[in-house]
Amino acid sequence: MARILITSALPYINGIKHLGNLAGSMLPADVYARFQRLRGHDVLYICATDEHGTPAELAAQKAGIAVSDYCDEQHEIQKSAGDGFSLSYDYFGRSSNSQNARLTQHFAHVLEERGLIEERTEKQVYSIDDGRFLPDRYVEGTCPHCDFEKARGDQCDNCGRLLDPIELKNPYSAVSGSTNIEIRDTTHLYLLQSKMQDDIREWVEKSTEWPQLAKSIALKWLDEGLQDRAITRDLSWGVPVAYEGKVREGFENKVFYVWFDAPIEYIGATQEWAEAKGEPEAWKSWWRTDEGADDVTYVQFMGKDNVAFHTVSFPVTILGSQEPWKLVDRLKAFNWVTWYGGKFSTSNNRGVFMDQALELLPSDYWRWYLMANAPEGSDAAFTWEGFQAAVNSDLANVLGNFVNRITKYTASKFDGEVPSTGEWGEAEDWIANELETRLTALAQHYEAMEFRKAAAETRAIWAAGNEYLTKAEPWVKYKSDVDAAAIGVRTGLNLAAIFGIIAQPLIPDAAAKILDALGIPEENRKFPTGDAKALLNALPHGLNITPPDVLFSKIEDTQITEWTEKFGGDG
Ligand code: B3M
Ligand code: ZN
Repeated sequence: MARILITSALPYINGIKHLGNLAGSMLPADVYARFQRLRGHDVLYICATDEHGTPAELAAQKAGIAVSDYCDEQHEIQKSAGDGFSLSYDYFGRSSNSQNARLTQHFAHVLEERGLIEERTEKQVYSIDDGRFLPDRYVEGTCPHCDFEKARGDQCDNCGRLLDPIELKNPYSAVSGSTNIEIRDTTHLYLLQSKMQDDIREWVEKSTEWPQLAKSIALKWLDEGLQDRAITRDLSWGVPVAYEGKVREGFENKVFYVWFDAPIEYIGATQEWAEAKGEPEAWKSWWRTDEGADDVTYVQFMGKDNVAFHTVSFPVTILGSQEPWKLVDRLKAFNWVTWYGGKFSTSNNRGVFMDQALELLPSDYWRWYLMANAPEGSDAAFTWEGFQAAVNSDLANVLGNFVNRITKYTASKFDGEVPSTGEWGEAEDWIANELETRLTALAQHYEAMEFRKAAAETRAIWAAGNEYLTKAEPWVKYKSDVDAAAIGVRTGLNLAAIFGIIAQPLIPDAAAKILDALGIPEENRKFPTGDAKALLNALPHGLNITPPDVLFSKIEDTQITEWTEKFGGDG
C-alpha cells in the first residue's frame, strides 16, 4: 500500500469558482484521489481556501463587512459547493488559521537565518485618500511608452509592456479613482531567490515524474533567471510579520505576501486535519521526511498560471529552509476551460459557476463532461451543445440504458436474481478479452494523470458492454433457450457492476446508485484487477438485484435554449 498526498491549488476566497477553475485543479485532484483509494492506497487529499491579500480586503470593503467575517462566509460557501460536487477532501482548511500563520513565520525566520532574506527599501505608490499603499494592479495611469490612458501598474494592455507602477504618468487609484497619489518609501522583506537558482534547477531537472506542461513552465522560469522578490506587503489582512509572538520592528503595519503564505497552507491544512481528528502529530508523517514522509508520493494539481509558484517559489521556501520537508513528486498542470473560446465572466453573464451548475443538474453530469474534455493538451471550450451530447450519449445512452435494460430484464424474466445456468461461449470470450486490455489501459491513464484518456477508456468499456449484449442477444435467445439467455444476463449484470466500479472516480453518485442496486458491498468496490473471466462471474448466483431509478435524464433542446440565454453561449 502506497501513501499518496494530494493537494489541489487553493481556491481564492473572493467568490465562488466557475467550472473552469473546478476542472483545472479540484476536480481532477478528486478523481485521482478516488482512483488511488480504489486501488487500496492510503490517500490524503488536502485543500483549503486561500484567504489573504488585497482582493479579499477590497471585496469585504465593498460588502461593508469585516474581512474576517467576509472570509468566514465565503469559506462556508466554497466548502458547500465542494460538497455539492462530491469533492472528497480529507480536509478543507483555511489559510487564515493559526497553523498557517505559525508555519509561515517559522519559514521566514529560518530562511533569514540561512541568509536568504533581507530588508530592502523601495518606492511605492501611496494613495492618500484610500489611506494605503496600492498594489501594482490597483494603480492605473498613462503608459509611459504608448500614452494609453488606462494602463495598469503592472502592465499596459495596449502595448503589452511590463511596467513598474511608479513609471505611470498621471497615476490614480483603481480602488477609489483618487488622483491624490504620492510615491513613498517602504521597507519589505525580500526572499533572495537568485541565490537558490542552482538548487532549484538541479531539483527540477531530476524531477522525472512531472508531466510535460509543468516541467516546461518551470524550465522557462529558470531560463529567465530567478528574481529576488518581496514577501511582505503594506496591508493589515494577512499573516503578521512576527516570530514567536513578537512583531518585527518597523513591520507593525505589514503582513506576509499572500503568495508566500498560501502554499505553506498545504502543510497548515494538514495540521488542521490532524488536530481536528485529535491526533495533532499525524501531519508529520505526511510532511516531514525525518518522520516517515520519505515514503509519501506527493502530487499537486493546478492551473498553468500557478505552476511557477509551485515549481520555483514554494520550493525556494522549502529547499531554502534546509529542513526535512516533503517536496512535490508529481505536478499536474492544466490549461484553461474557456466559455466558447472566451473568458468566464460574472458581470457579462458568461459561464456557469459552481453553485449555479448544481441548481441545473446533479454534479455527476458536470464532472463527466469536464473530465472527458479536460484542458490537458490545450485549452478546452465549454459549449452547451458539447455538454448535451456528452450527457445524452455517454451517460444516458451508453451507461444508463445498459444498466436499466439488464436489471429490468433480470427483474422481469429471472425473478430479479443473478442467473446461475448457461454456458460460457464465444461472446463471453470476446468481452473478457476486451475487458482485460481496457482495464489495464484505464489504470495506466489514471496513473499517468491523463484524465481525458481515462474518461474515453471508461466510455469505451461501457460501449464494449453494449456490443457484448448485441452479440449475446439474451432477449432473442430467451424465446428458445432460457439457459443460453441466462449466461448473457449474468454476464451483463457483472458488466453493470464493473461499469459502476470503474465509474466511481468520475461520477461517484451515479456509480453508488448502480452498485447499491446490484447489492455490491463496500469491500467489493475496489478497482478491478485480475482475470476478466472471474470478474464476469463475480456476483453470487441467486443474488437479488433491484433496478435502480433512472440514472441520468437526457438534456432537452429547450433546456439548452434556456441556459444559453441565461449563461451565454453561441451568439
Ligand atoms: N489562490 C489561485 C488563484 O487565486 C491561488 C492558488 C494558491 S495555491 C497555493 O489564482
Ligand atoms: Zn503602453
